[in-house]
Amino acid sequence: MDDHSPRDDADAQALAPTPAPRVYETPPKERPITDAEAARAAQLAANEHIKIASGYLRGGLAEGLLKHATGAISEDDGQLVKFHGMYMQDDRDLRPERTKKKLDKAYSFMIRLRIAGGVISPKQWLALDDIAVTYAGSALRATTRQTFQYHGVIKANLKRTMAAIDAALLDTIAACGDVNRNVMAATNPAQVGAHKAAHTLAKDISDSLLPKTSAWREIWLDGERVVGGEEEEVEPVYGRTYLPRKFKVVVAVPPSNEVDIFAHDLGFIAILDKKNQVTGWNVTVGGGMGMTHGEPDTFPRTADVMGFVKPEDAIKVAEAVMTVQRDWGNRKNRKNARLKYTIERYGLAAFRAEVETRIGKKLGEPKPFTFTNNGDRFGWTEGDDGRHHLTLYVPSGRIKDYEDGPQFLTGLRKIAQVHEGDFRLTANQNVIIANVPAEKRAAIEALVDQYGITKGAGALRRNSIACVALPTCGLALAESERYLPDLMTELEQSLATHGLAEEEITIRSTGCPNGCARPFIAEIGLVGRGPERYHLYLGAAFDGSRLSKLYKEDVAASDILDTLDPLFADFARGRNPGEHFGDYLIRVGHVARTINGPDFHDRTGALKPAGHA
Ligand code: SRM
Ligand code: SF4
Repeated sequence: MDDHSPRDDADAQALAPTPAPRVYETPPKERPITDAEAARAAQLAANEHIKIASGYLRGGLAEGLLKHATGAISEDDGQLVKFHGMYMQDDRDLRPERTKKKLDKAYSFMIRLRIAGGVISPKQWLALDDIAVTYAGSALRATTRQTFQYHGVIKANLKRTMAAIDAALLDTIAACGDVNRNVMAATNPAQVGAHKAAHTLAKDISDSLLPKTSAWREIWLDGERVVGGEEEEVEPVYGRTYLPRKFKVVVAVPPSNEVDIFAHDLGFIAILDKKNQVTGWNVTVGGGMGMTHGEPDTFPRTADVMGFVKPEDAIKVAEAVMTVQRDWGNRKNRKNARLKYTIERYGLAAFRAEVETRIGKKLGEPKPFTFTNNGDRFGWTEGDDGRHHLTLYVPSGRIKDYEDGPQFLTGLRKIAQVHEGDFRLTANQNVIIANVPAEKRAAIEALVDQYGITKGAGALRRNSIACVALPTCGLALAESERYLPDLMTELEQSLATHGLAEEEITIRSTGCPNGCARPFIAEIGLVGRGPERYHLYLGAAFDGSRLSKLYKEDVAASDILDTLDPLFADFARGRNPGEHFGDYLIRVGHVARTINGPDFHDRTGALKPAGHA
């Protein structure tokens, strides 16, 4: 663990009672879900039945698309279509009015692309822009996982949209569903060699863990049906039940933890030599954010550093970690199915031993590394190859033309028309105009200025993320993207009053506890509880390595400023030089330190065995 991680802080460790030895369950010897066991499916979660019956993700999708009487698809197909990178949604702003008029919901689809490492060419940018204008309300949404989403695509336009995505040499396969999702990589403009290695690894993992079924091509592009044969032939890695739950992989390059490696199922941390070349990767496992209010068996968890691999073994390790989770993960209860719970159940040592068995060698011991932050670096940076990179601040990743505000969509289209490098999406919903030759810098800068595009923002905003939430997200309990900007305006005034205007503090909000903006590793985390009500979490580490804790529950939106203002005042008075807000709140006892997931709901600060090495 890095030096900056307060989890390793010696003082805190000294105060902590010695945890009792943890008793783990014995790992299963065999893969629990095979064809032969499908008969026992009655005990499995409903989604397992849907997968088994789907014929490798086909279900009734092709027929459902032809039913013109409704803008919806069936409930089961709604689960399956996620594996194709899509969610059926409805406009929740319109729900009350439509219910009153006894109308069906205003159905449409969210489509999520798969862009490993978040890199696209200017030509692809222009194609995606064109799709946005034609089918998706003239907006693109950069996500917290380095890709784009479209909202509001109606059923009648789905196939046309997918064909246009395919024509741009992109796809949406496995962007959602119980599979390996879009693989993220550090954007890291300044360290060119390391970025290349991280991006290549992300792409290779993405390719190697991609579902092999031809259902996507067949359904969306009218491709020829490849008849399903034996399970091993169609999906040699996944089998017909795929994974118990979603699986997320990231690749980080210290000192930046911009990809928030501790929030992901599997991560690779670049270990660099003095020339910034990658000598191998530390492997992290078992991170995740999602939980359910009032259900203490569900919790966010920061990943453990499991070991070290040489570059040539990294893909094998990724496959092994995913297949152990495939075989050991909980298929009966989706709320306890992520890898983080598998590791809590069987222990890191047993998990690592099984991974080592599957790769046929021992992992090395983790090498030292240091993370300094989990945000983006804004403005221009020059890479060590002399190319220039401009990171733009895109509020909540929403790329559109704002009325009386920045013209993100038009401006970036104009830039894509002249740009010769590439674009990179960041894990914090921002966009990098990357690989600009020195002589083109002024032209890009002029377009950025002409269209009012923001190159940066105040310190709090620079370190903020809000999830989508209302009106499209079906799970939102409260506003997020439409609320956080106004709250930040208030908080910025309060911070300025206390002389903290330039203080880097991470703030993230989500409309529900699923954690799509990774709020539990932000120094200030707001998590929707109900309309205009939020749980307030505090005390995470600035580098994203430690979870926060519930500070105040069910706070009315109108009371958040009054709750935080005295803490800012106290911080301004009592902080040590260079001390971060989250660390300070713990040091002076405003909030208890969270050691890891199982300790997350314990507000007394008494430490329970964390169950990780
Ligand atoms: Fe997420 C579900 C949006 C990143 C944890 N997420 C959803 C859905 C699809 C709602 C649904 O199931 O009906 C949201 C669609 C909203 C909409 O209208 O677009 C949604 N998640 C997002 C995005 C777009 C948030 C954003 O504002 O950028 C992010 C898209 C990422 C991508 O490109 O793939 C997004 N989601 C995340 C992250 C962050 C990350 O991965 O780094 C997390 C927390 C990390 C993790 O997975 O633990 C996250 N999303 C969830 C969960 C809880 C999973 C869990 O283990 O409990 C759900 C609900 C579920 O899976 O049942 C969810
Ligand atoms: Fe929706 Fe909740 Fe994710 Fe926000 S955190 S996008 S409200 S699922």
